[in-house]
Amino acid sequence: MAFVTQEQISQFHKDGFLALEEFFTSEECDAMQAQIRKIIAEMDVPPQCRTEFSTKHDEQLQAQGSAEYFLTSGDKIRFFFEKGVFDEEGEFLVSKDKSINKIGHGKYEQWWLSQRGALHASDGVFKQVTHSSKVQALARKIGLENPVVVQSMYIFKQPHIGGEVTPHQDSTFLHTEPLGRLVGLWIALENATKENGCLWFLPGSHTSGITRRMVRTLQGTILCTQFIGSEREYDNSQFIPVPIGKGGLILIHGEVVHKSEANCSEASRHVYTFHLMETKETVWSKDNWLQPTPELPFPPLYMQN
Ligand SMILES: O=C(O)CCC(=O)C(=O)O
Repeated sequence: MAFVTQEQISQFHKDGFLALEEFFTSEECDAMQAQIRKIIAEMDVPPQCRTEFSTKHDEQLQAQGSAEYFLTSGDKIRFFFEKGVFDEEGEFLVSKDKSINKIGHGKYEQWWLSQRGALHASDGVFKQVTHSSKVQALARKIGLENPVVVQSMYIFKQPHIGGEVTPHQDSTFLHTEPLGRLVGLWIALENATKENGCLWFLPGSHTSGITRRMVRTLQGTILCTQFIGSEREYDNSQFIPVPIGKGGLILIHGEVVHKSEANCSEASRHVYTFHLMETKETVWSKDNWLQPTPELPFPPLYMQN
């Protein structure tokens, strides 16, 4: 692991994010990308996922199917696609590997309205990275005593079609009592630049709490999600870009406001990311869309590989 200084840790607490170049080696990044290629080659795309964009099916059924696909994605590896990649019959217009938005958890309303997939638990390569000794050492450095992994995902940000991620705070979706117990680890598997959609942050914004939450709700007998409160208006000129090289890791405080822009370039921007929650004196909200299941309780980070 690149040596993390006390000064960098202080910077993380001050800004709400920290970029660590060369945290993973190029070979480790290549191994994750190769594993994803294998998963895509073998993936089965169920009809309810394809029909999200098909006009031939009843809209309500589509919405229910997609919602169910998303809400039950917590303990599974699932696939979500960019808009416009299926024809009316639900067949791919673009090759599978070029049309995928992310693997892990759902695309529902805006990009982030979902969190969690199970790559970190179901796939050997990603499990190894998530629980690697350097990740464990970093978590200890930032003071996590008993962290668990709550979700993970692989984001593709495809050339030309990878969409923007609007400004948000991760604790809107993954709420804890008290706040301040959630941290994201975002690993660039390719260079992330301003052109292909690197992250942008509002430094210091993690100290102002949250104004919006996404919660589970029942509409009749159907499990859905809804927002309580609304996102603040942000001044775009205050965001700073944080480009990072292949293998770099960005720590993201659960309340820091961040975003990424559309990828209008020729280069993809693959990322593996997961979230940790400190469990000590923390309550995971029962209203969060994501709940641990008997099949997949939140695994402790500090375990042997
Ligand atoms: O990778 C991206 O473009 C956005 C990721 C993000 O906002 C997050 O993980 O919270």
